[in-house]
Amino acid sequence: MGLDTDTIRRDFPVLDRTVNDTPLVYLDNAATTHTPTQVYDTYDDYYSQYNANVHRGIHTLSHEASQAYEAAHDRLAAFIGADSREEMVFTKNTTEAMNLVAYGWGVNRLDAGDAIVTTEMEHHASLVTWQQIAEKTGADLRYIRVTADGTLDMDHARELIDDDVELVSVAHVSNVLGTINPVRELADLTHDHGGVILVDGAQSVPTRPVDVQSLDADFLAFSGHKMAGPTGIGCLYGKRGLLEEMEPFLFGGEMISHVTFDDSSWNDLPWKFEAGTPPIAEGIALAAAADYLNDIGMDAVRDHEAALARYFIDKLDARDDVEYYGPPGDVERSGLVSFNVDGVHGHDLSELLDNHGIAVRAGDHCTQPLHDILDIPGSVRASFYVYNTRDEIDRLLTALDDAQQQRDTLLSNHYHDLIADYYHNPTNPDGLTNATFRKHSAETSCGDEGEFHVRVDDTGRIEAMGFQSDSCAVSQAVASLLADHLTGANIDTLTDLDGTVEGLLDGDFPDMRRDCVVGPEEVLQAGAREHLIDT
Ligand code: 7TS
Repeated sequence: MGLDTDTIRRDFPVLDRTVNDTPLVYLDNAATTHTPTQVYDTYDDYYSQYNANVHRGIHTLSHEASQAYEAAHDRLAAFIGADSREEMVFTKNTTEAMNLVAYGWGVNRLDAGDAIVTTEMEHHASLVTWQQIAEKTGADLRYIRVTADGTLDMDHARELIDDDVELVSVAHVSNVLGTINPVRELADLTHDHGGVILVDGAQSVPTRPVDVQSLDADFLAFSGHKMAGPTGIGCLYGKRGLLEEMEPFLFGGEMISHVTFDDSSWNDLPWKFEAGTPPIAEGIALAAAADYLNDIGMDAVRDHEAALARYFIDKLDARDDVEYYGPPGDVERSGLVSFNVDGVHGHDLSELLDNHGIAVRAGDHCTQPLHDILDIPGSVRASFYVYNTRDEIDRLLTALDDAQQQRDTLLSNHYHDLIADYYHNPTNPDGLTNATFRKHSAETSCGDEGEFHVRVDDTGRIEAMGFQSDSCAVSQAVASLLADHLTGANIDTLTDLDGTVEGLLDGDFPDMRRDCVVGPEEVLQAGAREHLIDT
């Protein structure tokens, strides 16, 4: 039986709001989920009834807060099948939990000659962290390949995971491809070679039953804000023996047992890893979120998500203007789908969808190397949760109809006519063949990327400017506008461009969104400096 979304939706008042005069369709759950009243009532209750620091006071409020905070560890431990609260450390988020393993375990344990294995589909929280640790320790960093159908190449995994490998770090569920990785198989391989495995559960713990015993995970990291809980709280599960051996990463109050001027000893687990005043209200509220999800049932959450993803993919399969990424429809995947619509930059598409009240995410989703492999600057991602319905997916699909034409209308309605004009009639959009200098520029988090070309004559006058860009419509229009504006100017003036673009835009285009426009001023300044140095 499916989820009773009508009842569930009543727990999330935010879903009743409108955006751009249309009912909100929230499909950005892989970034952050919404929070039910049961969770923020718990938060509210903490602040209105027993807000106090934990483990410090002999007064009633502190006692109550400490008990609730400790019990929250028990409930989160139970949620993922850990043996006891000693194995459940509260952190700020998944990223901090992974860094705790990296610095508490990795830095102290790894050396040149050791290897770390991760995958090409990791979130930067994992990928960048292990790059840093490899650099610091001299360990070799190896990436398991992603196959064309968006799954891990397990033959490659078997090649890479050898006796040098001390740590394997793998996302349980990819935040872009929706792939569910074979964690147990990887754990067995890792253990056969004497290593430990860290599972990034940011996208799995909120969306499917996760049991650390059956996965045989040594560490598991996840975030509260993706599982109907508050921001500012995440968790690191670790097998007790490993956490006992592991060094603290943050030092200070709470985490100590005894301190002298010469030396200090550490508190018991898990407090040894929770230095300073912890996220008390957030931890207690996160336990309420775990209870909320348990009441629904994690099997039901998984099935609901999978059914929505399947419904969406079936509809996408019937269109020829959309490309989606990740495993094909007949392979089990989680409830998120990343895609691109032909000829419409993801940025423009998400703006267009926002105009229809639909929240999705566009960009590289903190997986730049994976987008390089997919050979796309970015993607648009729809991610579903317990409160989403097929009707909402239908609204998304309707909004995707004629996206290109809608984008043009939106551009004209939303921005000053001149921006639309410049976008439709750009200046030298194919670049210049005989440029004096070229400068690449990227705003990778949005998937904007381009190159400016500038041709300068002997006197330093800009003869022509052009650009080549895969960026969104606004970025391209700005590049074009600037090319027109600066042609004929002296190159010297480019080193003093501060505020020119803002000036051009602020004066005439009050609605202009500038946050993700490829930075032409910086590009030109850098280019001009290089040119002046060159000549
Ligand atoms: N790992 C994965 C697989 C993730 O999807 C994310 C967040 C993180 C780690 C980091 O989580 P945090 O809570 O520490 O930030 N992913 C996304 C996303 O896909 N869009 O916004 C955040």
